[in-house]
Amino acid sequence: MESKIAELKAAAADSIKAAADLKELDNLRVKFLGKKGEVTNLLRGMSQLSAEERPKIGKIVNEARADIENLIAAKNSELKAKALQNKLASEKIDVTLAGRKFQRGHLHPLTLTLNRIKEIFIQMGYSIEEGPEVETDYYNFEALNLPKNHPARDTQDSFYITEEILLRTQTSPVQARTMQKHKDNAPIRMISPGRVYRRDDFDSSHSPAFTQVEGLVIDKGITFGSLIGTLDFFCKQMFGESTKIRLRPSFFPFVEPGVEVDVSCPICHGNGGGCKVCHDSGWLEILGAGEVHPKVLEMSGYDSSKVSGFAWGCGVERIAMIKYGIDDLRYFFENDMRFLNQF
Ligand code: 2U9
Repeated sequence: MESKIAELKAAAADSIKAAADLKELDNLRVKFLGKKGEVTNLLRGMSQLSAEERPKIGKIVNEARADIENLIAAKNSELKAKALQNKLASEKIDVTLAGRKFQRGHLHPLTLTLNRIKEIFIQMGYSIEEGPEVETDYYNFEALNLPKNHPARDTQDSFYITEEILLRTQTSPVQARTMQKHKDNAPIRMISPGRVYRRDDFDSSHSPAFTQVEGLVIDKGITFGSLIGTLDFFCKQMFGESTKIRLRPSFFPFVEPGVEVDVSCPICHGNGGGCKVCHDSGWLEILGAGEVHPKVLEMSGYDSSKVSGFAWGCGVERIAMIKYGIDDLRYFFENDMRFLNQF
């Protein structure tokens, strides 16, 4: 029995010494020390020994077991150290290599333009109000003095979802909702930026979805002069101090009187003469505006004998096209990096 143990110990020591990697070493641990391993087998055979021999042999087997465990532990550390060495040697990093270029994004030109518009009105004390893009016929049309069958509804061909629900064609319903929330003719100074939808072609100057900003001011003593002063300030801030504005009479059902507003061309500074942006005229139409129609004030709970207001509306894409000299609306929606990288 003793010689058998010695043989087993020697065999274990030889194979552990020869183990080439951690996996092989683990297989040896199972082979010698596992539940069905050779040392365990030896212990089982002890039942056939005499009572005097049993403690003596038991001690020798246990010592052999401890020896084998120590050999495995030592070999384990040796192999692990070796594996780390190999890894360090094969995964060398050259810290002198040039790094990869980090691509940094930036804001879309429409967002830049809208941010600037917001900034200009925030400094004048306006609030920014938003509302739903899926609207009721009431807020989109009725509350703005556009009853059913009004001819002006045709000029804004709409996407209807049901008879009473549509994609908003303008952001004006946000103003109507804001007015309704106010009580006792409380003053309002607000702008409403957002997406609007119309059944339009998609070409260099039309899109079925575009971005609008509208403004609304209601208070005691608001006059047409307040409107002109505000828009003149806005255009100077947006396109430069030397910018001039020009008003032409126009009609919108929600305002009376209504005007269309032109700015002197920021590219040729109003000189015309071969300018491709303003087509020689020196002027560019940028927004519509007017004094809020008394009916519109009354519909949303304001007393038109006590307060008055002005409102205006414009397309953000159009403002951006003028500001940056862009000649096609479609660039904003195509996400062509050659276009976007310029901003
Ligand atoms: C309320 C009262 C009045 C908003 C206005 C315009 C004139 C206008 C167009 C410009 C180009 C829309 O983007 S566009 O197609 N808008 O000309 N918008 S006055 O008037 C309002 C709005 C809400 C309660």
